[in-house]
Amino acid sequence: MTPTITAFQESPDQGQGQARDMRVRWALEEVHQPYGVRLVSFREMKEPEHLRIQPFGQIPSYEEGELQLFESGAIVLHIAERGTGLLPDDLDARARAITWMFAALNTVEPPLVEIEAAMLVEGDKPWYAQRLPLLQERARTRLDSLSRRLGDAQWLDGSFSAGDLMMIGVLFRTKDLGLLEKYPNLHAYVGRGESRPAFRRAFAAQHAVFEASQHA
Ligand code: GTB
Repeated sequence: MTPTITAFQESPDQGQGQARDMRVRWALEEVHQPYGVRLVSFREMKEPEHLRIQPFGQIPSYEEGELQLFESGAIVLHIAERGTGLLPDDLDARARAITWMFAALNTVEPPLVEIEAAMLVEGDKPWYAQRLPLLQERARTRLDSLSRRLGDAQWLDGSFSAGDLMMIGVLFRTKDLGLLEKYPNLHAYVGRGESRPAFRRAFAAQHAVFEASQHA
C-alpha cells in the first residue's frame, strides 16, 4: 500500500528542506518506497481531521492503510524496519543504529532547535544578545562530542543507516546557523548525506512544492 505523508502547503522555508517531512521523504527514497504527499495549510493542521492523525497539529504525519503515525523519528524507524538498506540485519548493529536515531533527536536536535526558536521569536527582546551565545555554546558542546566521535569515519557506525539519516537530517537544518563551519568532518558528513541520490530526490520533491506555490 502506498503511504501518504503530510507536508507544509506554504513551504515557509522556501523549499530549503528545513521542515521535518524532509527526513521522512529521504527515508522513503532510500528504501525506494513510492509515496503520496498531502499538503496541509497552517489552518488545516489545527483542524480535527489532521489532529486525529497528528495530535499536536504538526507535520509530518504518515498514513498507510489503517496505520496512522506521527513523529518524524517514529515514522523513519517504521520505514527503516519495513524497507531494506536503513537498518543492519545484525541485531546489535541495528540497536546501535536506532541509538543514533535517538541521539540525533533527543541529544543533538534540541539545543539546535533552541537557537532557531530564539532567533525566530526572541530576536527583538532585550535579553536576546546575552542569551544567544549561551545557546550557541550549548549546541557546540554537543557538536564537539559528535565531531570527536565521528572522527575520520564516513558514517557513525560502519555502513550508512537510519542513524546517519536522522543525524544528517538534524545537522542539515542548522546549515544557516553557521555552527558547522568549525567542524570540517561534520560538514563533510552532511555533504555525504546530501550527495546520496535518495537525499537529492527527496530534496527535489519538497522543493517542487515551493516552486509550484510560486506559479499558483
Ligand atoms: N517532534 C515532531 C517530529 O519530529 O515530527 C516535531 C514536528 C514539528 O516540529 N513540525 C513542525 C510543524 O508542524 C514542522 S518542522 N510546525 C507547525 C506547528 O507546530 O504549528 C519544524 C520547522 C518549521 C518551519 C521551518 N522553516 O520554516 O524553515 C523549519 C522547520
